[in-house]
Amino acid sequence: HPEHQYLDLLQRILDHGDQRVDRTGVGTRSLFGAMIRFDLSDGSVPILTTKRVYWKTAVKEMLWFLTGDTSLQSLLRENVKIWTDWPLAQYRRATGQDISQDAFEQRVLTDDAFAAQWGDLGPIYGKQWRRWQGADGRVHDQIAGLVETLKHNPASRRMLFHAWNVAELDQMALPPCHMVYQFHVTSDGRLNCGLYQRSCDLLLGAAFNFTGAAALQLMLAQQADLRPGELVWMGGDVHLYLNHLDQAREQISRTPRPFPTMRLLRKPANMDGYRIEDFHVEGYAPHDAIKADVAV
Ligand code: UFP
Repeated sequence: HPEHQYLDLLQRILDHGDQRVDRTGVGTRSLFGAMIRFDLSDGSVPILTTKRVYWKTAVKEMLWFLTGDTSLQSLLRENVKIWTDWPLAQYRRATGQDISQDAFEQRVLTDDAFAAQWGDLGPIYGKQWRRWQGADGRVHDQIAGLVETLKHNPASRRMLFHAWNVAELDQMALPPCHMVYQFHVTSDGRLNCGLYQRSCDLLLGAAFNFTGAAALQLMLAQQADLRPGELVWMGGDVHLYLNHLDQAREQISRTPRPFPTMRLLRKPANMDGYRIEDFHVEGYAPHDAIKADVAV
């Protein structure tokens, strides 16, 4: 089962990860350089089964990136709360107010001025993917450009998009983790996707990143009239937070179940047209969810 690649990586970090203090102060065990390959050609997608993954949340996040929007408000409107921690921490630091996450989210949702001041995540993924601005002022839509190349020059070795815009890193709530996506089209019409993730919270982040990437790959394949091929995930600093070690052991003890399939119910005119309702997942019967705190 392909999920063993993930479980083996968890085990390797538990056994051999280099333990040190990290930016968040929580501490990690970390190793450098890893690869996991998933084959999507049979319709299956890597939504991990050894714990429940809220795949709709991951797909909604990917759709939000694709809109080019970077505001927390639009994400909260979709009831996605995975980005709240960062602006919330900044708000607490800046104002000294000990507002609850719920109250903060309500305020962002209902008060546009507040949302504009405290709920913008800066020029993160969506901005760079759809509206990377060069020094000459020209704006680059990397996603639209990619789809064009997939359609008209699929043998190209230059089909990628990048979020690591050095000039704007200091304005981002979090510098990009899943940083660069590269694509490759085989002679028989399969779309392969390679994702380089510079930093990976293997317990909490990875499951989302696999799911988001797979959804992206399906959409791009559909737009370019290709079939999905392999998803090749490459990690740089792959780590387990020290408060996730028991959860990792629990997950490793579980036996993977078959991956579900994911299908698109509709073909929109372009990459901007997808909605969460377009994604149909079948055969997902995971083990129970595993609770863990995210390090901010
Ligand atoms: N992280 C992920 N995946 C993501 C994301 C964040 O694993 O999609 F946005 C984790 C990796 C790391 C932390 O633990 O968030 C980012 O911290 P740093 O910028 O110091 O690497």
